[in-house]
Amino acid sequence: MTVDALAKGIVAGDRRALARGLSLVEAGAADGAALLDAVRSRLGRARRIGVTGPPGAGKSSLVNALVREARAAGVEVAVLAVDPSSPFSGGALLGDRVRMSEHALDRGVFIRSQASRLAMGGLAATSHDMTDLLDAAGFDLVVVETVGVGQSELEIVRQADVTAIVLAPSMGDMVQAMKAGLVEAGDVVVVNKGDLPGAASCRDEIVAAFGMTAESGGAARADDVLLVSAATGDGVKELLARLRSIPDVVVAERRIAADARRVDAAVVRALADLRLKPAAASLAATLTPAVRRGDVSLEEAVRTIVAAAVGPDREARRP
Ligand SMILES: Nc1nc2c(ncn2[C@@H]2O[C@H](COP(=O)(O)OP(=O)(O)OP(=O)(O)O)[C@@H](O)[C@H]2O)c(=O)[nH]1
Ligand SMILES: [Mg+2]
Repeated sequence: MTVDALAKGIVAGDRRALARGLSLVEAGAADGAALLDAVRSRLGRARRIGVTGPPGAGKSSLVNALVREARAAGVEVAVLAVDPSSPFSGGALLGDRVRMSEHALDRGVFIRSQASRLAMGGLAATSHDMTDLLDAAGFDLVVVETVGVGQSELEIVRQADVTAIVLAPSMGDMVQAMKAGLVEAGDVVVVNKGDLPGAASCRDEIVAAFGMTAESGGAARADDVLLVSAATGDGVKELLARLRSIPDVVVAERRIAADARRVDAAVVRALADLRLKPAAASLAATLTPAVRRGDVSLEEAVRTIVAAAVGPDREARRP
């Protein structure tokens, strides 16, 4: 199938075409880039919801509950579960599939995992591209679930239009989320497992902790900390309504900022690749000992290597 035919299929709602397209994009294939270009004019319709938090906080359970709630309201949802390839993730994918299987026969739901080990050009870049394709396929909501453990995951969350940080009622979760800067990245902080004892007081502790981080913009956000139970469904409807209520103008601003970061990250990756060019790499190998001996200054060596990296290929210019 040609890229054009695949793009047409995806836009027309063909789920098999979508699955194939996602695989191309995930693999970082040239066809994947061409596919994204072919659907670019369709982008921007879906609301993108980021769901992140520490391992085991109940993100997948909550996404499942959100999907159920959205479907009850007639809203079509796609889910991208980013597998962090961290020590925590063993078996998580299978668990997610089992949990999500209640939606298996519903055409208004599409669930896909991104295996981060396959991500060629950076985890965040790949998930952004896959989210674009899900947007082009016409879903109203695209939910991206990721474990909030590293910079890459944080960037994935920052790409979303709106973000929920999911914590379970434990001090450990709270400390981890604060250390990772997650709390600041979220529109709402969800204290999940509200059916467990101690959940309500955990919510109060987080509200108090927000007060302590006033200088990082976290003050006066008590209303943004929601007590929810994915298990019983309590608070899920309110959470979905909250996530969908972010005004279009705010979303538009965030998209402009996200696009700028996306282009910047792509430029950084391209520059990093350039230093692997044979000319630059061999100069680096010879100049490094020269710098150590004091024959060449570090600055001079860097200038020379950069010039070779960004300069024209000598091979290509040979007649
Ligand atoms: N009591 C209770 N348990 C919950 C709730 N939500 C999730 N759990 C349980 O918490 C455990 C982890 O849930 P997951 O949904 O897999 O959590 P996760 O954050 O997606 O986990 P990872 O993707 O592995 O980081 C499971 O045993 C769930 O059954 C809840 O609202 N109440
Ligand atoms: Mg999960």
